[in-house]
Amino acid sequence: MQSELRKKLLDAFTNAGDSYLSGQAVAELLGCSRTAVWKHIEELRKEGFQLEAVRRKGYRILHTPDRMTEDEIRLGLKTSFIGRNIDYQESTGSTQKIAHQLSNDDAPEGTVVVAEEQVSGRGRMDRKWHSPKYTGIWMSIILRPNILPARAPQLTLLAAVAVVQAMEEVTGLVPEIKWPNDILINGRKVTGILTELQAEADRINSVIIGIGINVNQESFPEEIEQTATSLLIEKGEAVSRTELIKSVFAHLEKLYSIYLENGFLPIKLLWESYAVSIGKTLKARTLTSVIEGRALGITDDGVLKIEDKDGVIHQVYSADIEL
Ligand code: BT5
Repeated sequence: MQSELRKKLLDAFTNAGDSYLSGQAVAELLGCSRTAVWKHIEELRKEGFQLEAVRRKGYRILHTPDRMTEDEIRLGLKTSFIGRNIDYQESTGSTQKIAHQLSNDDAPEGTVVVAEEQVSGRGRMDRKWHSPKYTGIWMSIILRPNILPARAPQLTLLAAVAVVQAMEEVTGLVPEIKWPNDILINGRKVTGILTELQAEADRINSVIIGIGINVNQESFPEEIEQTATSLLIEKGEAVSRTELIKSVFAHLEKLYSIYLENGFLPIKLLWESYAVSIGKTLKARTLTSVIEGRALGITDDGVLKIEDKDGVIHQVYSADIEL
């Protein structure tokens, strides 16, 4: 975790935008010596930040290393709590596992575990999630909403909307959502979301939202070659992971506050506007059966409604969807 001084320095650079920050002004702002400022600047350089130092003007950040470190994420971050506390891992098993531990240790709401690589990343039902180094966003976000546990699946849908909005903003691509947790571009999966709960019967301790976004992979292993894609493949050029993660945080924080104030309806409407499955004929494989029919929409609880050929309406809580 960062020192308070470093956090303040990055906030000062954020507020300065493209202007220079003079060493003297920063020292005064942070209430430390100019040597301490210089020391922190040198540390940022070691992390791969390119800083320009101009006599009588001060410092300016020219280039960031596109690593998902707390420093890099903090620079330019527009949120008040999501992503303000980052647990950065160069390599780990799964960010979900660490987030569960941090949540038990009372980590504040909005804490995010980010990894450059996961060696045993997982999807739903313990399926494998391919998470190679430096190419994607592999993260778990801790939220602590005061809602009944049964409403938690709504947060998966909310997170999907946030990711889609961020992707549109940063890349200009137009992704679609496949119920409940896949984000697709041109029919291929670019993001998966896994929501897990720490809850008692009537109270949520935390919701841990795991998000895996394929950003700069050039290719995929054979098992998912036909079904997966990345933003680089779709856009034809590399995309800044740090810009994207900050945008996800900003959209997520905004949607989450709308949700807490106004309930699920506004989120549902947004979600439906991005959904591919609605109105289409599809197959839903649940653990116990296969339901075939037309997707009518989702309920206020985020449950998928499917009408089969006999006109019977099924409510699907969890399934894999084949379009
Ligand atoms: C998901 O599961 O889509 C949820 C994935 C959540 C991953 C994040 S990364 C950060 C956090 N830490 C974790 O350990 N997990 C979360 P599901 O709907 O079950 O889809 C899994 C299936 O997607 C696999 O069986 C593969 O077929 C396919 N798959 C695996 N890796 C992929 C990738 N990188 N891109 C696209 N598809 C992939």
